[in-house]
Amino acid sequence: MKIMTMPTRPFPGQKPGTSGLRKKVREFAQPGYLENFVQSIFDTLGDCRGKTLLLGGDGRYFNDKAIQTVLRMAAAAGYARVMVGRNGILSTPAASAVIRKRGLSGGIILSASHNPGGPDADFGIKYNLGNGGPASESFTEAVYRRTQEISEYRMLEARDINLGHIAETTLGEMAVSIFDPVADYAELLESLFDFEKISELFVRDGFRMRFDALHAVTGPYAKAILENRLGALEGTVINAVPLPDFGGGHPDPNPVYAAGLVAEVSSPGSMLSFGAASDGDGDRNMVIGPNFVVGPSDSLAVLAANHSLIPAYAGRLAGVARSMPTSRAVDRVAEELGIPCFETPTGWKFFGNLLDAGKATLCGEESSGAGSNHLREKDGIWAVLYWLNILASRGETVEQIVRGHWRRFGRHYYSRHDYEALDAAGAEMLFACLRDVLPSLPGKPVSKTKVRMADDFAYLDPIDGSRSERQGVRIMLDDGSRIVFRLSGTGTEGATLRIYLERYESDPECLAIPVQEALTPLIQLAGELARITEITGRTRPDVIS
Ligand code: G16
Repeated sequence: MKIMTMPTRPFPGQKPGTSGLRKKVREFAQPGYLENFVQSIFDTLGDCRGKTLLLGGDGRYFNDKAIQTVLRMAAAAGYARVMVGRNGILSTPAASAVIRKRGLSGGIILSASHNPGGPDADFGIKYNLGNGGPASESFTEAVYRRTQEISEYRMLEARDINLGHIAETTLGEMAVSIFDPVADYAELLESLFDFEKISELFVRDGFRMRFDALHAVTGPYAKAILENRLGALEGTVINAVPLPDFGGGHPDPNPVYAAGLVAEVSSPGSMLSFGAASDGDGDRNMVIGPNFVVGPSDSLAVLAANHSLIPAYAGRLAGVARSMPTSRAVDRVAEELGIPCFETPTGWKFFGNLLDAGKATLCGEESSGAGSNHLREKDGIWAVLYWLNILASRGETVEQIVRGHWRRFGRHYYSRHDYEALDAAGAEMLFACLRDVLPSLPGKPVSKTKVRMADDFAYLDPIDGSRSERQGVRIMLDDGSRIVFRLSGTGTEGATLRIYLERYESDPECLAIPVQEALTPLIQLAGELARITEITGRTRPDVIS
């Protein structure tokens, strides 16, 4: 088999966003597009000879073709071995677990996460380092620079490999190991939680739950762990078969896209006490009880406050970390525990250094992500098991646990308003105007309070000293309320403006106000400051979460 060197030209816009490169399938499927990006990763890595690479994805449309391309290119780059999840399937957290357990040099994960799949929808690719976590900003910047100057890529002339069976095979001189994508991950999770207690909950106490895999990657993982190992009833995991188009759905675990699950758990006479869902690549989570959805920021705070119930974390919480726009509910828990709480920019990659240095043990984000030092990605099934372990230990309902948490720590009313598919130039202008007014804001009266400070968040990594600028505009009020504005780094159409609104309330009489009502003055202020309607023409957000 011979290695072919193919001439190519740079494609514009191959700049990785919050989590890798995400584009429409038709963009990725252009001849040379995927190849340029993969070659740029290999060129940035330098000498790949003798190393082992991990490869897999969330099974979305184009996953199968892309895997064969990456395999041929890895062979040409000199990798000694590539480990591929059977059928090309590997959830993002499982990829992180396998890289770490087996000491691999890194991994390529093919996923566009919670974005829809299919020929007209989205595809994505990202590189994870030897610590199992997403590549740093400096690495992805270097990859981007390489994509702008690339003139050739290399590929082994070879047949497609059958990925359907666990087997050892070769591609030219490179070994290819097709392995069970579930085993290492399931074993790791079993080492963290009290599986016996959770199993008793299902088997002895007859506890019933639903896990909606949304036809994305977590189906096989959730079935193996919840039904086969923990003894939850067969049928607990629904939509369990990964499909290239996610069954036409949107694999985003929120009350809108998992509306069927919310309705089932909340229906009168339902036997279900708990519901959960994960996203396209298995790193996000949603947890719900009957008529009660747990917000991701609250969930992080509850996980931290209950860490002493979990074998892996009891007495071992070094610190917690959250992304800047995430509500500060977890900060209050950290304060009471007397441990540090780190505030990072949006993007799981920013937690990597803190986790590696042993500074943070639990991390989480408003975007439905939570995880710990067990790996270097957020982890959907991990969060569900953490909740199950809490439910099994406390014998209370989801709602009782969260309301009890609010009574103890106060409630951070929180909501995110998204304006999607905006004209990119208009969105840039909106931010330019917003940044212009920041210096004039301190002292401005708002409802019964006033603006305390306004800035553009910059992060100085406490471990490696790197600095990340322009990570979101923050408006902080005297009463502790906050508005944060940023542009999403994961969309594939125009620009998405995200507005994060937060208000703290400790009065026990005021803990049950409808969220949007509790945030009304902040919503009005956000619209006024950013001149949203004037600049974008939009009168209301597309998604409120
Ligand atoms: C990715 C990142 C997260 C981030 C989220 C949303 O998650 O890993 O850290 O919070 O995107 O980012 P943005 O607000 O820029 O759209 P995922 O689950 O999409 O890989």
